[in-house]
Amino acid sequence: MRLSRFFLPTLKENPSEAQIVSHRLMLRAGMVRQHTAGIYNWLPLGTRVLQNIANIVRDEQNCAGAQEIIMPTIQSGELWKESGRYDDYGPEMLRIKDRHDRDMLYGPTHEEVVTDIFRYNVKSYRELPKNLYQIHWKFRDEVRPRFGVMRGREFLMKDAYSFDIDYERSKHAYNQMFVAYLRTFARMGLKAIPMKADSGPIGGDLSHEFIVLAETGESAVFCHKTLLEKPVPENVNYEGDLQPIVDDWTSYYAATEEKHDPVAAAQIGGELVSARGIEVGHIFHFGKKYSDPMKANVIGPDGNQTAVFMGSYGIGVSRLVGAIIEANHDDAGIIWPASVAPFHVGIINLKTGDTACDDACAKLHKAIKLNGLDVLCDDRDERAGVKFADMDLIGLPWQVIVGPKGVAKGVVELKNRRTGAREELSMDAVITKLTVAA
Ligand code: 5CA
Repeated sequence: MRLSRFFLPTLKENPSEAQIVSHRLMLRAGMVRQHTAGIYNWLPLGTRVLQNIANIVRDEQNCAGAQEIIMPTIQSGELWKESGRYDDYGPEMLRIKDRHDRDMLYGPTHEEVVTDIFRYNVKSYRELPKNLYQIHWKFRDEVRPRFGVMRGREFLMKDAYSFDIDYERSKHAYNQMFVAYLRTFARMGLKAIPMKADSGPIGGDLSHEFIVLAETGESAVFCHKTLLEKPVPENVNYEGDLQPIVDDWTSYYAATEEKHDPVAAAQIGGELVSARGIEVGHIFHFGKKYSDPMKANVIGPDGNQTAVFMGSYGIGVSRLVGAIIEANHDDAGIIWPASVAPFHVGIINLKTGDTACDDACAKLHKAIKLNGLDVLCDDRDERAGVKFADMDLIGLPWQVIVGPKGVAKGVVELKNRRTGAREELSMDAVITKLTVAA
């Protein structure tokens, strides 16, 4: 992609409405623009990152055996009257009347809809287990939408819902999601700590939040430092027993401020880390809370109708964009982990219009792209300083700087955005190095 054609409205100044660094950088890097309070437009750079994150989430959900569906954003209020949540959910739910004066709503979550799909389409325990998920927009009329996409009113969520015949099997479904979450966040270069949580309006007896540590996080957290260094499970057999993995991760002290136990914490002493964190995922096991009132029954092995055991599993996909920036930036801008970067490589043409520089850039662009990497080439007619600043701001992992002096000698400069390390290399060496690094 050539930057002269790409829609990238960067800002030099810090927008006054942004209180935290990720919000500032997302606006400055031209990733998003606010439409109205808590509702955002995603511009091309932001959309690319959002989709990369969604694809990692999707891949790990599929690996864990969940199947993707798409449910409507606008739901019928009738279902929520059946589950009893229509009145309980309160002013966070955006209620709408259609032209026939029927109660509709913009879904803040989808337990009712998915339970409705299930009850009309699954009849026997033999069809279980099932885990259905979607990656879709939600609306919650938050009292104080703030921090950009971190606490929006409209936001992108991955929500999965599991259905099982008994408690033991539904616990297994819960464990599958628990392990998939550890892997999902690690693939984005994040350290996410699972913490026992309250289930709130979703309900249920068992619940964990996944918290990414970042100075600007909304929640105060305390956790055993082992959790920060623990490698996530590899080559997981999702059919096998996952309880040992879950037990291992939950055996270390980890709590949010509300749950913090100073006595237990004192015993851990120097091993305890106190930090701030961002909730990027939340999983719930709630058994028959929805299947009972909504009559989501199947025929059990004994021939009797029985309500299924359910859990639901959320990931804040759009919030993750902000969380990743909170955890990966410096004074100059964003530093994307390669797995979610909008482009892998940025080429800076220091002298657009100079035939030798233009040719070198075109050759590099083509060769790097052929090796399967996404490239953004700054071919704008701008000062070098502007190009350097914008490239640092948008945070692509690698920069290739092409100037007339270097090109005359047959070399270009390769810069690693994270470390700042620079080296002069031949064009061929740059292409090889980038391909190996990716
Ligand atoms: N039905 C369950 C699981 S599917 C549920 O709705 N869980 S939740 O309320 O905890 O939301 C799941 C995740 O969505 C949260 O962990 C958080 O990362 C994200 N999220 C929640 N509210 C917002 C918001 N206002 N803005 C951005 N992300 C949000």
